Amino acid sequence: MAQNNYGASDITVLEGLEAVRLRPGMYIGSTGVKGLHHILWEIVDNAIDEAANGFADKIEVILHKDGSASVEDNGRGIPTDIHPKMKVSGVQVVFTQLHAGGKFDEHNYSFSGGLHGVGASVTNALSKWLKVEVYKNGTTYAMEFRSAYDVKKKKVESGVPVAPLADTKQKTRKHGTYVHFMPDDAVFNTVDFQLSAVSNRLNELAFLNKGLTIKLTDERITMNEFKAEEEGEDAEQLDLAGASTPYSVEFHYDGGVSDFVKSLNDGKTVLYSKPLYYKTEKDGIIIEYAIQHTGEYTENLFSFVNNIPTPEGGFHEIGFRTGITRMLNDYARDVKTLKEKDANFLGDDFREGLTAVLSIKMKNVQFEGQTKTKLGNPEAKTPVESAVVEGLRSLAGQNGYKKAFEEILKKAQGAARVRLAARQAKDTARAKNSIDSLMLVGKLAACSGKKPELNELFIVEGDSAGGTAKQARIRQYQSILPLRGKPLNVEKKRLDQVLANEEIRTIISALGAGIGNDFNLDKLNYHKVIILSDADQDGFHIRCILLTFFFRYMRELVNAGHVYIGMPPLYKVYKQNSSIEEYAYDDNELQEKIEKVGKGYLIQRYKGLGEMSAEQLWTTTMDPMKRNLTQVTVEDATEADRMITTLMGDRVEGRKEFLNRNANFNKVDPFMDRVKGRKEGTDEEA
Ligand code: 1YM
Repeated sequence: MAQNNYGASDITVLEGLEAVRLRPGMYIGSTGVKGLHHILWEIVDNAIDEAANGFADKIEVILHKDGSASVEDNGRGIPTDIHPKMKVSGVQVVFTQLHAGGKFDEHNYSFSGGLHGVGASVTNALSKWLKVEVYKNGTTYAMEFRSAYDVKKKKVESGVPVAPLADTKQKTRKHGTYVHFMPDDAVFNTVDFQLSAVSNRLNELAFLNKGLTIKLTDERITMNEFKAEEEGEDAEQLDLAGASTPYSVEFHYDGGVSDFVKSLNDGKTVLYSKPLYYKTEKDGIIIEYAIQHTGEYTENLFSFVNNIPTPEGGFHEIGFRTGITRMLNDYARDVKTLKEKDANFLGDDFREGLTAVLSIKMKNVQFEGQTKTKLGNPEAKTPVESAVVEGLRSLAGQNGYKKAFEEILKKAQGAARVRLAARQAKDTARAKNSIDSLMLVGKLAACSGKKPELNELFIVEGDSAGGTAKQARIRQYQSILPLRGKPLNVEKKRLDQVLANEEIRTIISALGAGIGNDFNLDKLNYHKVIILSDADQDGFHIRCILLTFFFRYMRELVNAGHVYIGMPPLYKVYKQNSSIEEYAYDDNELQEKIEKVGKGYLIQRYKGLGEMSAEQLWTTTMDPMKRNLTQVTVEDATEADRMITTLMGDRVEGRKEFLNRNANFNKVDPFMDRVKGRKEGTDEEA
């Protein structure tokens, strides 16, 4: 591994920790579980950077029984010598000064950006204690920080060094850094690390950093407990060894993003077995991508910049798509799939059924967009585009990939044929279009207000509930769209089939922002799109179908946080001949409400929205002051994609297995587990 002389003098110093304690949200986004994970990612990021720079190839993360977490890498170790200006060790600077960047900023790549990269000192500031060990020069250095009550200042000071960095004289042949910290429960609403979220992200980081080994251990649960929970096996039946071993996994991918694409396509029919993979460096940007087509019809591109997901796209994605279109059109001419007189394929034709991962690493990233996950650096476009053209050309020349390119062209021909046929059908349809849109408007009870920011669209299951909602609504800003039957399950459907479905067309025209690649958030008529379905299996299914549609064809709508689930109550608890009535939204709440109403209570169980009066529907479900909305956000797009493929696709085995594990619909909502909800008005994950 590479050698490098580095000292504490290279560390640039910015600010102290007080600001972080005062306003944690500014530095880590929130003090919910997301913020909690953030302080873990700060430490992991430093270890990843060390690996990305070629100094480490192993990272170990442990979630300890006491609620603390630790991260260890086998890199150079954080600098231990004394910083000439600060007069303290490099380790102390890194953990007490905001954004101690060091050589990170100029000489090396700093593969950090977005909210990440504020530095390990933020983790220290928000921890009860933090311990560091550095293995270097054959010995072990150690240092500890604590939060403590400062008598003079009359407040809690956090991240205070217990003593300067010390050489413990403990001999070691190891090299690297170990950081162990206890999140402060006075700061966070929850201090429970979520195994699934931590595991998914570490797995993703292993895909994105080829050859790196990341080991995760969760000492809070045993191997058997994990198997029982995750795989539906009976804990009693499992072998005894797993009963005492803590849960542990190792992520390591020699194929990098190629393995990533393979795993994304797990359960889908692929058109060729080996993904098209290429990695290169251009103009100081490291570019890596993998491509594999499936029998499906939508495009699934997952892009990353410096290991951070960029679901809003940006210049790297533009370069990527342009490159694919250019290379494949040229290739189609070379092999005479396109004759001289033929028009070029459109980019869409090549992207039908495409699963791809694009990962670039560059300096000075600029993130833009609604959620700051769009790459705003224009200089990224051309290098990515030429990397795609160059890489695909080189692969097309190799024997092992001939079939892949044949299949891609075949798929594009099919897509183009459908596109042309659909265009013709649309042209004929356009004549009677005016009647069509009148019919659509007929179903929709539109609001009178003209401000999309204030307007809400309720998509309501069933005509009868739709009627009640129309009576209950505030006409000025609430629109009601009743759905007659079940809308089409769009998973595995072509765009033209999707558009042929009346329920779907009605939704598209009500939203007014178009669909698919033409979707334009600026034209959206409603900033809250609220799905209101019954709290039973049918209602659950309708909700899944609608979310699948939004995820596949209007992903920006979901990403921008415009989609909500309306939660009707399950029970009314009341007393005969009395005005006392309370609503309960789940079984726990029912118990609470029974106690509140007291002796002589009666319970009504709501089986559907249709059973409620307009007044009840208003108070429980539609009144912004009282209702219980859950905002749909996609925490992890790759995981959501996997989940939708399993639940909504045409492979029965995967779904059966999943449903067997999570069969109790009242308890678990498998969709919402991955497409995480947030309660209206808070930033907490539900
Ligand atoms: C478990 C967490 O922090 N590893 C780590 C951090 C650093 C280095 C090596 C490092 C970086 C450089 C030079 C450099 C950091 N150093 C700094 C600072 N693992 C973990 N491993 N020497 C060592 O960037 O040039 C910040 S992080 F600021 F001191 F350079």
